[in-house]
Amino acid sequence: MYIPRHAGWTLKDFLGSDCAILPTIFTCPLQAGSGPKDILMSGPERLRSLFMSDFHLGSHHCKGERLYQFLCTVEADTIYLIGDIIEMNVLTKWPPYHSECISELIRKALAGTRIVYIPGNHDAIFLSHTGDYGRLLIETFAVHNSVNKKLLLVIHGDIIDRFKSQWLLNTLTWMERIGQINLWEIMRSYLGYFIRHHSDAFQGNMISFARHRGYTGIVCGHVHAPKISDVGGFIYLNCGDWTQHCTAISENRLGQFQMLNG
Ligand SMILES: [Mn+2]
Repeated sequence: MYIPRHAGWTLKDFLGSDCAILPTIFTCPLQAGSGPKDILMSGPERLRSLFMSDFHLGSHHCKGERLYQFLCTVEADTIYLIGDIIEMNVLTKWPPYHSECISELIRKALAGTRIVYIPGNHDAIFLSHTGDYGRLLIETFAVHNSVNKKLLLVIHGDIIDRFKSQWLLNTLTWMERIGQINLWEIMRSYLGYFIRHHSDAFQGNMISFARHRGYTGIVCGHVHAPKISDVGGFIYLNCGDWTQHCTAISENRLGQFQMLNG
């Protein structure tokens, strides 16, 4: 189980020896016979690109089994993992199927898929491992040239979230660790209006952030609000999440974007 970079480079090098999830990732056996491989055998359309974000692997909020089954049914030339893939804030144990999700991504990489991983605020530890590892590229952001000539900025989105102040993040992280809770999910449950308002404001901020820098579209995650929209010719794509919506965005050979549900 490795993704070659230069001779001898392994995924373990990428994750780092101090990473708490390592023992379970590398020792948890794959659970066979769950069915998704049957779908794979029927020959799925190979997508040009697949955009996904906010798995929050390691958190019990992540719908790991649905994610694994979805991953087994799609193939793409490039898979963008746009942040909050691993939940580093509330990581205590490694739930079932979460290892399988990583294994399936590694299998795809070994089979020729290019994986572009852009860490978010919940897995920011991987920002210290940016680089080109062959089939795996870890970057703070990426630029995607779409079939229909759009220049898309691919970025998690926390960078322009107005709630990014460090003291607030530190406080929330501390509360999540102490209470073993996911505050974002709690807020989502009880503060629907606030979340919608925040998502709309986030979209506006993201669009102006990217437009100002010469992009004609943006792909992001972060606010767990899946969306495909065309705002005056500017493409806004939000991948959604795998804690609630179970969504991903595909780009086919014709350049069409589609929201996929897992
Ligand atoms: Mn985030």
